[in-house]
Amino acid sequence: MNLDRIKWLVFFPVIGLFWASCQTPSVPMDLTEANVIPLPTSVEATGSSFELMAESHIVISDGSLQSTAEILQGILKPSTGYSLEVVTGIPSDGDIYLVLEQGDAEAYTISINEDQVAIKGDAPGIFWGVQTMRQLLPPQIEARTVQPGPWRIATGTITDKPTYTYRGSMLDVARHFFGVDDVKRYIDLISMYKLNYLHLGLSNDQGWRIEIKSWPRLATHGGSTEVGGGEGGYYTQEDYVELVDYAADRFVTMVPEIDMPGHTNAALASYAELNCDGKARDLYTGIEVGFSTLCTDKEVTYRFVDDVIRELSLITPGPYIHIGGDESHATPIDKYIPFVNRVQQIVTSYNKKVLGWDEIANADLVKDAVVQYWDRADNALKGVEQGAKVLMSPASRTYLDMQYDSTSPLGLHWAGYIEVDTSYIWDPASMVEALDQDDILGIETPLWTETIETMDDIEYMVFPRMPGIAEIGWTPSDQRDWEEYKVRLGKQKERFQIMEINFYESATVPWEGIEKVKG
Ligand code: TNX
Repeated sequence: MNLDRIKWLVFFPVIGLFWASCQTPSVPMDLTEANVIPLPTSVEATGSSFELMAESHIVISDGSLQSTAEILQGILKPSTGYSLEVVTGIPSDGDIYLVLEQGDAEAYTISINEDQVAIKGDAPGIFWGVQTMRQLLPPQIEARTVQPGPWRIATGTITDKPTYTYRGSMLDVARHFFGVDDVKRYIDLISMYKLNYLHLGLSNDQGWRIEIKSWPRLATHGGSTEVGGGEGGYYTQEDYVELVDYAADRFVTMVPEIDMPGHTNAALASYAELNCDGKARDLYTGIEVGFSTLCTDKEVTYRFVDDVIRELSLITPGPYIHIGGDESHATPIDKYIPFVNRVQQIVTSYNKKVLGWDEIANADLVKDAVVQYWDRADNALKGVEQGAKVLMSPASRTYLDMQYDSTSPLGLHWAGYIEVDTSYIWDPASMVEALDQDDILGIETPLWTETIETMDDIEYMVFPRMPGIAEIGWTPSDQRDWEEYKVRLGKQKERFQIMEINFYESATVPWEGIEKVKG
């Protein structure tokens, strides 16, 4: 054997080994065993795996996907320790490819083969696809320190799109105030489960939480306390815009609520002229409802409402202004109806759509008004008769401030105890007879905060009920089943723990994870 031949015989296997070590090792994996909430519409497995590597990039087909790509990078980088550079162009092996494509609103497809993960859809669809991809990776991906990996995803195809176009949560920042960072975390948590609206309750008897430049005492005086007498607080308009932008990057639309004509004590305390007797009220730190009302007979009231809605519209790119309208027990009905009619005109004059609690259906609804059903089905139906759509927030199922059971340390129970199974086992389209899916805009899960004081409290009430409500809004009802869902939910425990989410470890769920770390 000559020397050349020997060289080749040695050289080839060495190159071969080197080459093989650079390739993604494809380990058999089954995508249909993926544990995703909300359940995707369709999952097909091809039995192999993709592995994220130190050399992987996040490749975008279009510059408009930059912020989604950076959010994805922000999730993957700390735990993998990889740089996962964001680049525009054509992907190579090992890359994640985000591809802008026209199609159904918010729909996406994830195609995973051994060489590449491609997420295709419209811009929101790609963002939701990214949220699905997070859940296809091991829970350790959510850690904020470098973890060992490997970072494998099963191969196959997921195609997915939402059932309802409006999937939201309401956070009451009036009863207790929550600062910008808390609201950003709330946006992170809801958008992880593909909720796309955040309704903020910005005013109530106990506090006014948004700066209104033409009526400055609303925030400085009306926002100075909260339930229990604590310090309170408010968002400057700059803070609010920061939240709107942060939400928009996550395809979450903010809906600001100014509750009226009732639930207005904070405003009535800030400006004497808003009261019929011309006397300013004291600030209120209790939790009763139904005692306050704007003076519906005074012109100044409508100048006030106009100023507030004008300023709010300027910092609200979303379509809706929520005018409250609930529990106005101190406003006679013959005053309530003309008031709501006039306020609706103000909202539409600023090119916004009206959203209000179900009581507003007693008034003459303007075109495109949406009635938020929380209490009375007859109100929801009155809305539909007037051509309105209904946003479903039945208190007995969706109220995140209800106690789980009689031993829950936080929450109220006027609408009943809402265990995790109770909040999941229902369907918006069959909840109210005579209300069909076509009448329903979507679903919203509110968190009132009379008893909720900290971010830990928020998380305890929201987890694990919110992911189930998100699934009700996203996944077709015939694909949902509590017995199957509870297993999927139980498998999220480790993710909650790694993300330091303070969740309620409900006995209705077969939890799988590390031993409980915090209560
Ligand atoms: C009813 S729901 C309210 C809120 C309370 C909540 C407490 C609704 C439109 N009004 O003012 O915070 O109950 O669960």
